[in-house]
Amino acid sequence: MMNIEKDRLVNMYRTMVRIRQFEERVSKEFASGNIPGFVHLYIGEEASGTGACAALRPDDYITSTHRGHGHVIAKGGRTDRMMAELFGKKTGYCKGKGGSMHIADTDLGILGANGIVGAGIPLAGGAALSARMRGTDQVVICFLGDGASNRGTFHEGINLAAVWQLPVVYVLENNLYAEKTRISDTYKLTNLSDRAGAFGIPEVTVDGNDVIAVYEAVQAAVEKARAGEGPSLIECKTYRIHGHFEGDPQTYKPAEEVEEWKKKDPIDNFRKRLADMGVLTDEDAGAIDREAAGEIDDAVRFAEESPFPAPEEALEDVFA
Ligand SMILES: Cc1ncc(C[n+]2csc(CCOP(=O)(O)OP(=O)(O)O)c2C)c(N)n1
Repeated sequence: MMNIEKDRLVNMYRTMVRIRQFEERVSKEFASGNIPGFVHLYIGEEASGTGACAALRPDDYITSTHRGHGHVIAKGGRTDRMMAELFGKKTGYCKGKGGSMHIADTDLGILGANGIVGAGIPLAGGAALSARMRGTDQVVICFLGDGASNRGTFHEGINLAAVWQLPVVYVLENNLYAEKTRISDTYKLTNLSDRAGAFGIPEVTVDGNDVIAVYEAVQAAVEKARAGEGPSLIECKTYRIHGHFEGDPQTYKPAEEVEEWKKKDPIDNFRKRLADMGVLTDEDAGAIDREAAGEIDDAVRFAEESPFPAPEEALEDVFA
């Protein structure tokens, strides 16, 4: 951690705060009926998306999941356009027609959130193959959940990427649940990264609530991938504090478990660590909080003031 520049550490902290505040506001706006459809929040998991994307260059790619707002913010996406998309407005990332699970910004290498669990895995392989064929040294991070790693796309996609030595880093965000199903009901493994051995690629498990641990592990894997040494699988052990989707009462989670993980809050703990290191004062942290709050207020205002798409545009931009 001592080798990481101060600016990078503070930027990672700022990104996590922006994600948290975006998500908390989405929770409120959803409860007020301002956001149609489904939203799956990333609260509690901010360190994995932030640490992973901090290891990328702007021209690298990510593929995301149904829980993708944090990935988008960490890769440099705009909170106003994302909020407008959630509100179903014309100024949103998909002109208001896609919603939370279809946020993409190809200019930033964000190849899309995805409502189909595990569908980002083959897409990441395709993007990596394209980079190889175009002769660039771009890398792809493929975010996936513990549930996704029991799908066929995981085995087929990672196997082919391993055989072809494609530049993909699979970041498996293990938040202990797939919807309401605990991983112990669907796995015999303790570390889900163990599966990487079957594909002949490096397996790493890190504390997914420790942004530095995630950053260091992903950075090493990105370097290998960029050097033509193929894919890696990094499991980030983390926890989602909110329900699977907003409105889920989470009756399937033991209360003590939630309390235990709240104590491991990735943002609180990182703030304390940075304070101990003399990198972030209380004043700095307060300024970051206020700046993020202002950004999210602006994003909501932008969303509220934007028009809905016209009904006659409903079938435009529909590809399938
Ligand atoms: C192919 C497919 N099967 C089932 C679903 C329904 N579904 C949506 S999210 C989800 C759980 C995914 O769990 P995980 O991959 O661990 O991600 P998390 O929600 O924990 O972030 C399921 C089963 C779906 N969207 N797509």
